Amino acid sequence: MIRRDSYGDRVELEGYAIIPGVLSVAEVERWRAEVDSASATMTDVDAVRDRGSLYAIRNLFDVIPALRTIATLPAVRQLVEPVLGPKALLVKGMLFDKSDGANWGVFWHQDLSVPVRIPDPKRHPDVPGFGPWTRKGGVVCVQPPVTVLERMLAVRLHLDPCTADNGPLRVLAGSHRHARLSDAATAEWTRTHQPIECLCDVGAAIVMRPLLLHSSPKCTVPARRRVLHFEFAADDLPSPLDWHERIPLGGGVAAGRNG
Ligand SMILES: O=C(O)CCC(=O)C(=O)O
Repeated sequence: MIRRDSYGDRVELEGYAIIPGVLSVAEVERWRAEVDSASATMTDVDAVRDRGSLYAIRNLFDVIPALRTIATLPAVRQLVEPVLGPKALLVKGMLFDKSDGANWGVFWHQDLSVPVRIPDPKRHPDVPGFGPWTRKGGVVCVQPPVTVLERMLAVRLHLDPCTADNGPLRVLAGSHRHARLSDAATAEWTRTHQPIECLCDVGAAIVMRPLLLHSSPKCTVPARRRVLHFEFAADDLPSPLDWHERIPLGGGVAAGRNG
């Protein structure tokens, strides 16, 4: 019987949790400044734009290398370790930005694709269970087997308050325990389950299993909503694959396992 009273059990059962006060005021201010200055100056490779306005930054560690230190923050480790264990790796960073200019939304989906390194970026290796392959912002991405996704966790750090009006993340609790969902199964979940709006204050974290069905409405009252979205994995990938980023929890050497 899973107990509901501990953080790790709650994430296991519901697929998400909202934790206030993970970033201090000073940290929020620092990362807001870094994100805004990067957004103003970055090249188009990692920028995702909506009619000219930036709404996401991919490959965030290439754009803001200092963000690798997120893996060393005790408050972040405390969210990751109970779920993935002490050997977890930070493997992906993104910024999601909603604003007056970029008021976007996304339909119900699971996060199925992960960024990887492969020996020859022009030829995808044949690894059982991995595929299809894509390329996002110059980085090779692949859908891994569900067993990999089941041992991952997203930590979303909020640089602005997230209200019912500025396009909060919505989740269907428990949907992550049903592996990869077909379009029909997703439609059934959305018909039969009540979505939960993940509202939180600035500095809060929302942790989420990537297989949790989630969506995001447009702002009804446009207000800035910057979220640093990080993904952690419990394990290495099978050779010759490696994570595109592999930053150990607690910091340390960020070199790839294969190189
Ligand atoms: O930030 C959001 O509201 C949605 C993000 C999203 O769709 C995702 O993480 O896949």
